[in-house]
Amino acid sequence: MEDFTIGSTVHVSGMIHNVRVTKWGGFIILRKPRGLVQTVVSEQSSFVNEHGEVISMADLCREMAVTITGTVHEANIKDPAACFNDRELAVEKVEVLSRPSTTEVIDMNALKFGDEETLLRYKFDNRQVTLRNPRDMAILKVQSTIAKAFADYLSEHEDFTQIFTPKIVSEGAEGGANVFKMDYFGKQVYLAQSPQFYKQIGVGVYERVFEIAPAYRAEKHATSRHLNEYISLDVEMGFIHGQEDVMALETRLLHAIIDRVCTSCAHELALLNATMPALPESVPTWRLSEVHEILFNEHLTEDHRGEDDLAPEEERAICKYALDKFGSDFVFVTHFPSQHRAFYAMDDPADPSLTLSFDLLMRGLEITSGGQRIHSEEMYREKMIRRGMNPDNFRFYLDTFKNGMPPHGGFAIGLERITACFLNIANVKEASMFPRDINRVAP
Ligand code: AMO
Repeated sequence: MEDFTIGSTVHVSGMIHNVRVTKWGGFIILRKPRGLVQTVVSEQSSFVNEHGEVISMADLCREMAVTITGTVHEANIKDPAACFNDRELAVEKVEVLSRPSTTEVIDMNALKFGDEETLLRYKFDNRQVTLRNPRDMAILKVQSTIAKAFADYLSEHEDFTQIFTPKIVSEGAEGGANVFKMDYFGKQVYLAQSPQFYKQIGVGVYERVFEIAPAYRAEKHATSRHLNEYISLDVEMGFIHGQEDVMALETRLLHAIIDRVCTSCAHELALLNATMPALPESVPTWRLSEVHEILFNEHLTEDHRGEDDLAPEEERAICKYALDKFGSDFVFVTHFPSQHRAFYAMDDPADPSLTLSFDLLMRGLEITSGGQRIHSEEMYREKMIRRGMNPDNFRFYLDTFKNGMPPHGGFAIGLERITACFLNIANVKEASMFPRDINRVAP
C-alpha cells in the first residue's frame, strides 16, 4: 500500500466501506485488502463525481469506488479491522470512480442475526458481497498465506516440484460411495476424490511432488467439517525409509506454515482473536490401538478399544490429552486397520491387518491422512483382487508400478480444515470462498 508517513500527502483508491456524517464533517471508511483506513472529512474537503462535477458528502454511499487525496495524521483508532491504529487521513478531495447500481447495498457490516445458522445462511447466500466483510477477508487471507507457505516451503527447502493433475477421471482413487459421477460424451466418468494416483505417478517422474487443487467428495451429510468441494494440499515423496519420513516432513512443513502465518498475518490473527497452535519439535504419536487404550485408561471416553477408527469424541479427547500432557495441538495417529484404509496403503509387514498409514489431528479435527504406499504391481493386484476390485480398471495406474517405482509415501491436508483449525472457526465452510455443500452450488 501507499507510504503512509505522517505528514505526507497520499492518493488512496479503494471501496467505501462506511460513511458517517457528523455535525462538523464526518468519516469515510475506506476498504483496502489488508483492512480499513479511516479518513476524516472537514469543511476543506471537496467531492467530485465520475463526470468531474462537484457533489457533497451526502452523495457518497457504501461500495462506491473512490480515490481519496489527503494528508496523513496521527490518530488513535480502536477498530481491530483498521489497517493502521495510529494514523488517519485528513481528506482534501474525494473522486468517485464508479458506484453501485442500487442504493440498498447488501450490508456486510450489520450481520446481526439471532442464531449462528441464520447468519451463516445469509452470509453464504450473499457470499459475493459478504466476502468484503473484514472478518471473512481475514480468514481467506490467512488461507491464502497457508497455501503460499506450503508451496514455497516445499519447492524452496525440500526440492519438490508442483504438479497439476486432472480432475475428470476414469476411476475414484479413494473408494467408497462418495464419488460424483459425470457424463463425459456418453461415457461415465468421475470427479477426482483426490489426486492420489497422479501424485504417485509424479513420484516416478520427479521423486517429490505437490499439488494444490480442488477435490470432490459426494458426502451426503451436512456437517461442520465436510465440504463437497475442498482444496487439497497434496504431497508425495519417493525414496522414503518408512512413514516416519513422511510424518517428519509434514512436521517441518507445518512449522514453516505456522511461522509464515505468524509473521505475515499478525493483523488478521489479531482481528480474528486467533492463537496459533502449539507445535513441538516432536509431535505426540500413538498407534490407533494405543489411543483407544489411553483414553479408556484415563477415563476420558467410553470404551472404544477394538474399534477400527477414531470416534469424533476420541479425536477431541486425544487432542486435549496431548495438549495437557505434551503441550501439543497436534497428534499423529498411526497403524489404522487395512480394511479401513484405501487399497494403496502399504500393509504393515509386522501385522498385515494394519497399515503403515497415519492421520494428523489438530485441535480435535483430522486435518491430514497419509502414509506409505504399496510400490509393487504384484502387491497391488493381490490387494485389489482381495477387495473385489478389477485391476483392469486401473491399467494406467498399475502400469506405473510395472515400469518401476521407488518406495514412497505422502499425505494430504484439507486447506479449509487447517485454516479453520488455525483460526478456531467452528465450521469449515467459513474457510471456503464459495462453499459447496449438499444444499448449495451458488453463488
Ligand atoms: P482423505 O480422504 O483422508 O485422504 O483426505 C485428506 C484430507 O482432506 C480433507 N478432507 C476434507 N475436507 C473437507 N471436506 C471433505 N469432505 C473432506 N474430505 C477430506 C481432510 C482430510 O484429512 N489420498 C488421501 C491422502 C493421502 O494419503 O495422501 C486422501 O485423500 O483434511
